Amino acid sequence: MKKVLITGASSGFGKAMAQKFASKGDRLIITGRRRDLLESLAEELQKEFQVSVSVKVFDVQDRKQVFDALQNDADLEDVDVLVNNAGLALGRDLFDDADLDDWETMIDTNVKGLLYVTKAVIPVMIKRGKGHIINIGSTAGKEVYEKGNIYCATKTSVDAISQALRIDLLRHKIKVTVVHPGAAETEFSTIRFKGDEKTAKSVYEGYQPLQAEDIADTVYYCASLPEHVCINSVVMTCTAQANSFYLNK
Ligand code: NDP
Ligand code: 8X3
Repeated sequence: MKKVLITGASSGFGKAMAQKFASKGDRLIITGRRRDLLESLAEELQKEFQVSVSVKVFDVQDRKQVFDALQNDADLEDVDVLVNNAGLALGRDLFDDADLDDWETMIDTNVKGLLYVTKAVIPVMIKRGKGHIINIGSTAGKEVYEKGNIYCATKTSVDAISQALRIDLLRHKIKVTVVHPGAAETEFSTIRFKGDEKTAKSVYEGYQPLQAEDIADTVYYCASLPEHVCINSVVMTCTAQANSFYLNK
């Protein structure tokens, strides 16, 4: 059974991934900032599936917190899979109207946070001569859409970073996969629209969006292939969506 470290496991995709991996008997390290949600999820999974689940609370934006939590920890020594999932969008504004603080939070979380966590975990994978890094990108990283500006830029970066990692870690036999989901109903839009539930809900009206479990199933599939097989990149949308621009609602 594998050991899987998932960032952003307190809700949405990360939580669904934790449930999926645990249901298959995998051991977990789940992370995020909301300790209460992570601890109750850990308790629920341990009870239901009799798997070991440890909780690490840190903000991926904070370099020191990330390295303090993930370095020199025996729990990390046998990590097989790292899922870099923690991330967010903040605001949906034209470039000239957008808030600089929103931009910085997205860059610090989606790009720098992913880099800190990856850099902290890579040494254990190199030491073991194996491992799998799965990054969560977005269709927003495939086509830039109006008012998506810096969110799209961060997810384009996730795509580029994933390609770079795959090349540079080739000699260490570490797999790198990037999964790019389209619209999926989670807390994502509530956070993007800063608690405006009506606007958040309207994003998913008139069609059947992806559910967190759909992304969890795909990530699990990518992580469970034989040692010699690596899915490099997956773009997945609900049937009603073709890409960032075309949604049949
Ligand atoms: P949710 O808002 O439901 O989950 C986001 C998770 O990220 C939470 O567990 C949150 O935990 C964690 N997180 C956010 N900021 C930080 C931080 N600074 N430090 C640590 N953890 C953090 O959204 P989704 O599940 O939808 O999103 C997961 C990923 O998927 C994101 O990277 C998102 O950009 C991407 N994505 C989402 C899509 C969608 O339509 N929903 C489509 C394509 C990609 P906590 O608050 O406890 O810290
Ligand atoms: C989230 C999907 O379309 O809101 O990454 O950018 S979208």
